[in-house]
This record gives sequence, structure tokens and C-alpha cells, in this order.
Amino acid sequence: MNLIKWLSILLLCNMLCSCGKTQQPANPDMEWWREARFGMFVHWGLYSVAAGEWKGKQIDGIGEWIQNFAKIPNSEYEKLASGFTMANYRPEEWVKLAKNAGARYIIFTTKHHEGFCLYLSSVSDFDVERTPYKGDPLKELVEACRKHGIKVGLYYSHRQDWHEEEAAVMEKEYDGHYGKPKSEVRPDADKYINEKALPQIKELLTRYGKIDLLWYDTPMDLTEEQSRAFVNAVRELQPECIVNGRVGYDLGDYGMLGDNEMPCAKVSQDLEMVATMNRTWGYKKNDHDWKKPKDILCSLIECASRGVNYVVNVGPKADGTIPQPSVDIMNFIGEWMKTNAESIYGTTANPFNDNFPWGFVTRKNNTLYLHLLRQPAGNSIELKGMLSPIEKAEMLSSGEEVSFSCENICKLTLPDSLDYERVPVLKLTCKEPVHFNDANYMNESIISIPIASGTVVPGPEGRLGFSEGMATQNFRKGTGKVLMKCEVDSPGTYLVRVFTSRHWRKSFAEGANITLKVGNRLFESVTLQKDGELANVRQHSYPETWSDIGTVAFEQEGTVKLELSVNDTGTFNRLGSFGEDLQHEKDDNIRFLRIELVKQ
Ligand code: H79
Repeated sequence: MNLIKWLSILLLCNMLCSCGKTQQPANPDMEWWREARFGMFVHWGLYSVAAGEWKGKQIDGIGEWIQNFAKIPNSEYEKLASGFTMANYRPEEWVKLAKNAGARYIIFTTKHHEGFCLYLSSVSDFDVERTPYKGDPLKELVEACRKHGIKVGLYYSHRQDWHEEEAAVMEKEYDGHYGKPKSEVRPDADKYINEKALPQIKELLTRYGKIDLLWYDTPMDLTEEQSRAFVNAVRELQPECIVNGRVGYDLGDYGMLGDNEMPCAKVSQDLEMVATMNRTWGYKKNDHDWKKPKDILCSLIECASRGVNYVVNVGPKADGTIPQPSVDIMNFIGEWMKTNAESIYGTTANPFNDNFPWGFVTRKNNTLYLHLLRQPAGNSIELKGMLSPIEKAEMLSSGEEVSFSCENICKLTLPDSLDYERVPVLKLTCKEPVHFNDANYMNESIISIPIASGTVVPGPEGRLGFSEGMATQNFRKGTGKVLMKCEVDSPGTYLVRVFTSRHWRKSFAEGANITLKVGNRLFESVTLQKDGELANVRQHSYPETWSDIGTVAFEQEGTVKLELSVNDTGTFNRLGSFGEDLQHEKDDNIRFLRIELVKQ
């Protein structure tokens, strides 16, 4: 082949490759994000000035929604800007707080639903220029992040903007919001998107250097085309920037969970859980309902054990100080991470199906990390699904060796003096990448069977599935059944306990009715009762409830099959933002989490 021919082939290849690139921009590398596992959210805006109070009245609900909840007209809401002093704003201190806690990225609200920009925008004058602060808080924060090696995530509310009439979402509007009656408001989402939202995204992605993550929120009624425009803007300007799932239509680089929605089993895609430390994202001076530091740490661990990133929120006050309980929580996590971070960063989910009663498991190649939330019964742990011989067992923080034996079953005997308030981590090293059996076994008298460990058989009216957080979805009469199994190694009588959860705006459904087969025992047409609700970090967002439906006796050891179907989803009361009953509705799904067989 002559040189000219070679060159023309090369040229052609080159053209083809570059064409391909412009048509289909490559997805960003998720490496740093998967490795990170832990981030810090910052909600800061004019709502931080109101601090949950309007005209001397406490306003219920999440603080950053105060304009909507208290029906504040823009002309009045704008006045909050003069109180947004940021007088004690020390971005480097925020970044150090995140970094010392072990967070690898920060997500900062550049514009929340209120429409106010926490940076100097040329597109809108509803920005920090209206405050007493001289400077660009975003620029300073980004610089501090860079200095300390923290990745930069920007929150931008791309659909809701209560400052712009064009962006009006009619069901949320009130008379006088834009200085005129609701009937005269004329929304034009395209105009808002083209003239404010997209130009501002462009500002954010061109003025502050490298942005690592764009965090959109509440896509609501956007069309797929509109959502796509928000993704494309990022791909064009910063192709390495990750886009979160809430951009809409599954177009982001990872999936989405609800606010404060903890997954209930290991997940099957990249996911991130965002969580509050109390009941609000934006600062509220009277919200003292703080989760305990250990609970927040355990949420981080639990998320990691499901293969999910955990992003915890702080809501600074208008002067820039972060509430002390939040600082204490971050420091508590940091103290733990100092010696245990290896069990979080770059790990993947618990390889076993078991929900261990003593805590959570993460994994990295040849290593398993057992996070001990409480002392295991008998001070020992049996890892029944473990197939790889253990080479070494030690406490991660101290290096203290832990004795074990792996004959039939791997059994570990823990040191006596562990402080479970500090969540010790047991590190198990194997010679080879860990092999395991994903059957459901009994631990401490409970066989815990995640519904997501089962297989789905579709029904005449469709196919039930699993939500991102691995609760059942679309599960009602006619959408099929779930087949599960467990291993019974101790014959006897077991109580059958069914766990479901609900959205916090729904009451527990009345008349939800299921059929469950456990081995040879058939529980036919059982109406679920609320026999108890767990008091855990989920109780304000997706409360978990159990129903005891009866007992079953196993005469011998062996594999037991289970089969679950729904006869009726029941009805629930839709609760308003403030807990009031709004309407009575038929439910369209039962969110099953797991079944427990509890040895009697
Ligand atoms: O920024 C935080 C929240 O303000 C934001 N996402 C996190 C990260 C968020 N905005 N909207 N939503 C989450 C969905 C929730 C909507 C609700 Fe409501 C607000 C439910 C109750 C109050 C709107 C008003 C729907 C019902 C009443």
C-alpha cells in the first residue's frame, strides 16, 4: 500500500472517530465518585435568613420551602437578602469540616427553588449582589475545595424557580406570589429554561474551573427534550462532569433515590442517598430534632454496604456558621474514619444476602469489612455463606488479631472489650477474591430474607419490579409473584414477619392483603396489620413497618421456598406537608422490604 492510501485511510478513521464523538458524547468517568462513597451537602440561601420563621410564626416543613409554605410574595421574600450577611463565612472551614469527616465531595446549592443565586450571575440580578457580602461565595468555596482536594458538586434547581413567573408550576402557586392573582400568571417553561436556567448552567460551568458534579433537582413536568438539554449543556462544556439522576428521564449518570430514602438491600446500579441531620435541609432555628452521631455514621456504613454513596447535609445559618450539632456529627464521623475509612472508600456492597443483626458488611476484592453496630450474641459471628478460607482476621482500627476457625462454617470470636458505640470494624483478609454463597441463612435466631433476593414471575396484568432502593414496585394483584428461598438449619417453630415501608405522606394502608407460601404452609389472604414500626433513621421519610402473619414449623433442616403475591393493595390517607389528611386513595403498590422468620 502506498503512502497516500495509508494517509487517506488514517484521515478517514480520524474523521469517523471525531464525528462519533460529537454525536454521542462519552459518559464521564465515575471512578472518583464510586471510590468516594461519602459527600457533604450544603443548603444555603435566603431561607437560611428566615430560619423557619415568618412574621414571628413558626412555619412547619422543610426550611428551604418556607416561601412556598408561608405563601410569601416575591417582593417580600427578596428583602431577606439584606439579612444574608455571610459575616462569618469561612469556606475553608466548611471544606475542612467535610474533609476531616472523610467526605470526598461537597454539593453546594448555587440556586434552590427560591431562585436566588449564591454566586455572581450576569443572567439574573436575584443573586448575591443583593446581600451585604462583597464577593462571590461560590468562587471562594470552589477555591477552598480545590486547595484541599475536595471534589466540587453544584446543586441547581433546574425546573422550580419561584422567582420567575415563567417557571411557575401552577399547582404550587398562590395569589400574589408574583404581585398578581394566580389566574393571571402565564407560565412558559421553555422561556425560563432558555433565558435563565441554561444560561446559568453555562455560567457555572465556564466561570469556576473544573466542576466535578452537577446536581439537578425536581424535574417534575419537564419533557424529555428539556431534561436532555440540561445533560447536553454539561456534556458540551465539561464532559468529565457527572450529572445526577434527578435531571429526569433516567438521563443522568446515576440513579435516584428519594430524599432521605435509604436502600433496603444491595442495589444494582450507581446510586447516591442524600440525607438530612435533622428534619430540614435549609437552616431552621427551632429544628432541634437531630439524629444521633452514631445513627448518621451507621447510615454511611449501611449505604456503603448496599453499594450506595451517602451524602449528608448541613444547613449553615445566614452568617455562615454551621449549627454545632452538625459540626459534632461530622467530627464524630471523622474520628471514626481516621482509623476505619479503608472499610468505606472504594468498597462494594455486602456480598451476602443476609441482613446481619449485628451490623453491615462491605467488601474490597480479597477483603471483607464487618461493621459491628452492637455486640453479636455470644460474642461470636458465624459467616455461613463464606466459601473462601480466611487468612487473617483483625480489628481494623487497632490491628488486634481476632481468632477464627473455618471448618464447616467460618466462625469468629470477638475480643471482649470492644466499644460498640464507636462501631468497631472487623477486617477479614482472604487469599483470593472472596467467594460466597448468597443464600439466606439464620443469624441469631432470625432468617432475614430480602425480597430483592427473590426472582419475579410476571402476572396477567404486568410485572412487579424493584425500585432503585430495592423495595418492590408495581406490586399489586395480577402483577406476579416473588419466589424466594432460605436455608433452615435449626428445625422448630418460626414467626413470620413481613416488613413493608411507605412514603411519609401516606398513612399505613388499610386492607392491604397478601398470600404468602412458606414451605408447605400457606398464608392465604392475610390482611397486613401494623404490628410495629421501626424507630430508625427512616422513620421520618420512609417509615418501616412490620406485620406478624403467623407461625410456621419446620421439622427438618434444608432449603425452604417462599412465594409472595398481592391480592389487594388497600387504601391510604394522603397526608399533607404538615401531616393533615388530604384525601383517601387506593394504593397502587405495596413496598415490601424483607421477610423475617424468627425462631420461637
Ligand atoms: O433540596 C432538598 C429539597 O428541598 C428538595 N430536594 C432536597 C435535596 C426537594 N424539593 N422538592 N422535593 C424535594 C420533593 C418534595 C416535595 C415536598 Fe411538598 C415538599 C413534599 C412536601 C413538601 C410540594 C409541597 C409537594 C407537597 C408539598
